[in-house]
Amino acid sequence: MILRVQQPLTELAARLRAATRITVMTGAGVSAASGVPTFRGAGGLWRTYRAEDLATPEAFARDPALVWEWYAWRREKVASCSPNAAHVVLARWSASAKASAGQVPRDVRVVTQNVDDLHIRAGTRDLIRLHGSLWELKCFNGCSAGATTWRDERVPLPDGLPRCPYCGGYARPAVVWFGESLHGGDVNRAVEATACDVFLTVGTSAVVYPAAGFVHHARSLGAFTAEINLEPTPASSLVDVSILGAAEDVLPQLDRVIS
Ligand code: BV8
Repeated sequence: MILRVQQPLTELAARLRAATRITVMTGAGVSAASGVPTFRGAGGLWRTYRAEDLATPEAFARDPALVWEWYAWRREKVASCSPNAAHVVLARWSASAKASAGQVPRDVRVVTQNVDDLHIRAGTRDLIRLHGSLWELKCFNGCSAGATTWRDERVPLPDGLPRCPYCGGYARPAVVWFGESLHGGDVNRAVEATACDVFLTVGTSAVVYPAAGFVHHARSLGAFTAEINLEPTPASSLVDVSILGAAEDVLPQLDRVIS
């Protein structure tokens, strides 16, 4: 049900105000206002390639220089971006577990598909990161020491392809590529977070699994489900309310009402 009037916002605000457990799952749309290109929207992420063709182990094995060119370009892009109002609101919600005067204590967990780290830079507590980070690397060869990710925030990256400091093989971005399984601990934490009063999915095209499946699971557990997006998605017909709007506008509006 997509209502273009104020009613869905009012209903969602009322649900959030009464909730003790809230889970918010975010996608690239939450970072769009910061200047981070989304994957599939207009002006998409990469000129002539689809993300699905570059973000795979096969693509890296075939042409590590091309894949690193894409990630180096994204790192440079993201390095010049700052968290926007949507990140700031979610960071505040994630830290506000304690009850405000006259309010029920509210536990808010943020689950993100994004790899830009803007939620972390905004101060989000206990972020559940499903797809890793642009700012972390690991060994592509799979050497045991290099399986543990390390942080590398150098922009630009030095010449030559990044190397694993342990085995000298190629280093790769420590993100989850298509065809790769997500880290079990992250999935478990995200599944736990679907047991909530309100599940809010924000700025995601709802096409990448298993992330896109969490709103379905939350609904099956009885959560009130809502979506905030600029356009309808495959989740729009599933959720209780689908709000057509920009995350950086709607989240601060909700925050003003429920704080
Ligand atoms: C896995 C890290 C087990 C890399 C990413 C067939 C059917 C179903 C599933 C599959 C299938 N074939 C294969 C699969 C599984 C596959 C998958 O889901 N494929 C899809 C494409 C069909 N999934 C996987 O492979 C996952 N692993 O399943 O393991 C397995 C093992 C072997 C074989 C099979 C299965 C791993 C998926 C993780 C991939 N890695 N990122 C990197 O970033 O480089 S996914 C990538 O897409 C990003 O993380 C991104 O976050 C994510 C989802 O995209 P969105 O965030 O939604 O971004 P998008 O641009 O699409 O949409 C933005 C939205 O925001 C739009 O709707 C727009 O309208 C909106 N918006 C824009 N501005 C705003 C806004 N909204 C509000 N306000 C705004 N201002």
